[in-house]
Amino acid sequence: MTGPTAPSNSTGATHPLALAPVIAPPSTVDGFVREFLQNLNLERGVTLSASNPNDRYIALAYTVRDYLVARWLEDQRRQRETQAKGVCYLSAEYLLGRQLDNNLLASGLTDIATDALAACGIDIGELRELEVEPGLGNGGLGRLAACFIDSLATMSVPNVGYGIRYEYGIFRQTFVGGQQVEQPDAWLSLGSPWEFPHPEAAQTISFGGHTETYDDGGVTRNRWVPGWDVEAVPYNYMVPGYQNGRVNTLRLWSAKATNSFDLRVFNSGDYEEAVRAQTFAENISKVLYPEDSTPQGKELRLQQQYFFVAASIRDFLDHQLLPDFDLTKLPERVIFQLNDTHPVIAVPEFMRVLTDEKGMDWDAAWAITQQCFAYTCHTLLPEALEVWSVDLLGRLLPRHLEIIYRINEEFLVAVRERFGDDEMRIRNMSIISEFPERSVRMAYLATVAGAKVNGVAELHSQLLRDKVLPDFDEFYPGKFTNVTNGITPRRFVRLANPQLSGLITEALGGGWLTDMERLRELEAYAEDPDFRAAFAEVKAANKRRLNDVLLARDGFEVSDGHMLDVMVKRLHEYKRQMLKLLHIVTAYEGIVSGAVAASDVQPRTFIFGAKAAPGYAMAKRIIHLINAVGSVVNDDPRVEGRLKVLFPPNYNVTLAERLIPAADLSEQISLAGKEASGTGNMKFALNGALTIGTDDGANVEIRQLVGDDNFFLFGMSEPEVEGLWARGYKPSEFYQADDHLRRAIDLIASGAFSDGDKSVFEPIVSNLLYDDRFMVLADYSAYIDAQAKVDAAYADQDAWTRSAILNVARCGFFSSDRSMRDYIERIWHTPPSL
Ligand code: 26V
Repeated sequence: MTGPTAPSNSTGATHPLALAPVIAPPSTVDGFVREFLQNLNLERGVTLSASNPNDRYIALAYTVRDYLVARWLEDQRRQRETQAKGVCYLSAEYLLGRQLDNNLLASGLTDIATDALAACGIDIGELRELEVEPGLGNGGLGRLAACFIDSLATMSVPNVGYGIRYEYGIFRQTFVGGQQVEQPDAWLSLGSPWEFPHPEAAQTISFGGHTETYDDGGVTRNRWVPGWDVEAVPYNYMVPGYQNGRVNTLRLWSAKATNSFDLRVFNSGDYEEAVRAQTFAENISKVLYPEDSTPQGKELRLQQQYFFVAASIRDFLDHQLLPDFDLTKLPERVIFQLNDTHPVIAVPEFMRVLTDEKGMDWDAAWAITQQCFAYTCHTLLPEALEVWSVDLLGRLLPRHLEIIYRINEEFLVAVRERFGDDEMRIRNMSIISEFPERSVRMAYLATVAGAKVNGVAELHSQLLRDKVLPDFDEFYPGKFTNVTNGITPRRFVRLANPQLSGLITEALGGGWLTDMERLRELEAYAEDPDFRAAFAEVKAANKRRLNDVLLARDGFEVSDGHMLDVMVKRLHEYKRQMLKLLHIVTAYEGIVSGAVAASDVQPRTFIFGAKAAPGYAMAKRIIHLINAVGSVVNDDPRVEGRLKVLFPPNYNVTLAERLIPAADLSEQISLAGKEASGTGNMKFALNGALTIGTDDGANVEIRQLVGDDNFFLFGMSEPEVEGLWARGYKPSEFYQADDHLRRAIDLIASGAFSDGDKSVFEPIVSNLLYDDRFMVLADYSAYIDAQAKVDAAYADQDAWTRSAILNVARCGFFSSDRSMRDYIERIWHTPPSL
């Protein structure tokens, strides 16, 4: 797969210098200093003495970038030459995190850059802190995309990541009176040194209008006559592999008003209308949608989805393929991976391009399409499965709706052939649903079109086949598969936890960062008291570092000698932050009621990090309650500082990199069957935290690998959940039967955390007691018992450390390099291209 520019040498140049990248990488401290100062002068127009920290950060970024560009250009040339099969990863979200450190690490320049800046009197650490992370994703799904493209580059697999360059990423969260207040994330305001805009390579993307048939030399054909269009401007980002000289591309599209549109309106003399039209067009990539309580009815979101996949497909077909490429060979050249349903409108777009634009006949185009797409499902929650109303689709993308209808028609004919006129089954499998309004089920469309469909952890993939798409599994034997998620060890071990990485390298030597199964060799070290002491010291140092960060950031202090109990993830009822909170309230109530002496309580600091979707009222109320409990517990002298609740606002990738390495206990407590995988769970285990968790998502596989002795399992299994739900879940029975639970709930209901005002948290209490799909109360007593075991285990620090080491040693499986290998072998068939 190739990059953004015209084929090298397309100018017909003959000078040897013109045939290859000419940038000489600064591989010495002096060279780095020179280039850094030059960038300050040439790119910022300042001298070192006149520069401000942002100038210096940008000049540093350019210096690193310049170094990588040479590799990038070379890779693009090589990939164009080999035309090897590559992956087009289509994702509406990429939660990249900060770029500077990752790019320094990938290029092997960290030490040179540090020394070079020191020689200029600059502390590189200070510049690092200036980078605003591009938060172009909501949570796990977006972060997964970022981990995957890192692994593909590291494994030398040709890949372009395609997505949207949102002008505003995930909102910035602040707390006012303990309640979440959202602020726009203006991540571009100080400049974005990592991107390469290419306005000259913009694509025109059309919307609306109508369809018509026409006579094409005796053949009746369909075509789309669109109503309006926007420009999609590509912005390229380098995705460097880890110290392998490879650099892939992330291409994000930004919306711009088309000139023709502007001109038309300007000529009519209507300036205001011209500005309005421009705003309308540019709104398409204005803001990332926060995953909301209801995904339906968001016209702009559908516009975003079509906008980026249409631009990406055209980019691939027009710019990545050699001229005269035989389109029937596409399956040997590319696979489009659909990251959830967000990019699924790519399927009818691809069909439209092949048939209407390239003149291919329908059956041939469909056969190609079915080999060129694969679909990953990331959820089981019915409300998160995307559907688009036929009404909206017909207005915005009329030709695509026709194509979807035809795909469905032919699919249902095949279903009838196979299963007979089983109308119930036909209705259940139809891509078009009739209720509550006629709409397109995007997951079904993706399943019908995809060569493969995968879930993201063993349990999730099993439930996907058995519960969500059983008819499809029967109809398409072999189509469904599992690829368990993974995380990049470069960012989440090496960068986030340099001390642990140093310790591992001391023990194992180099090479483990790209071969994480080698961590198994640490098992033997778990038995070595010196290694355990060193490991414990790393954890302690990471806690001190976190303390510094939280103090500077939020004025929080992490007390010495506390167990660090961390729950960081989006705020969702199914993830059950409320269960964690009930544990805290129970511990607090025990102390204030006198049932437990504070001095007998194992000191713990509970840390939460979570954003709630702005429109998700219950989630926001839970955030309010966590903060309210925190301020009461933290200020109550009877607690003697033994329990502490901290909720740093604006949890993001950068904060995760500080929190996770410091954690002792990882909270993964979703209701079994609801969390597709989780990836935070993997990050914690690989950083030596023990997990308290349900048998859900990838927790199942973590526990199998680390062993029951090194994992605190609790709660109902998925079949037990289903059983209880079928019998009729009556939360009040649990409430009545458990003294501790009753007292905790009553304390919240009494207004103890809301200055006596019982109404503030009443909706939470009544939800838990009467209306909770996620059965918090049913798992409460098992959770409290498991937490008692955690306390007991933590009392033996040496044994705890041994378990923590075994967690690290046995979780190499969760490297995203392994996930990529699984995708490559089972789905993509895209070997590394050397
Ligand atoms: C979206 C919505 C929107 C409607 C309201 C409820 C709801 C709940 C969840 C979602 C997210 C759906 C897609 C998603 O982000 N899935 C996450 O993907 C991760 C990467 O595979 C995985 O680790 C998480 O378990 C999964 O929740």
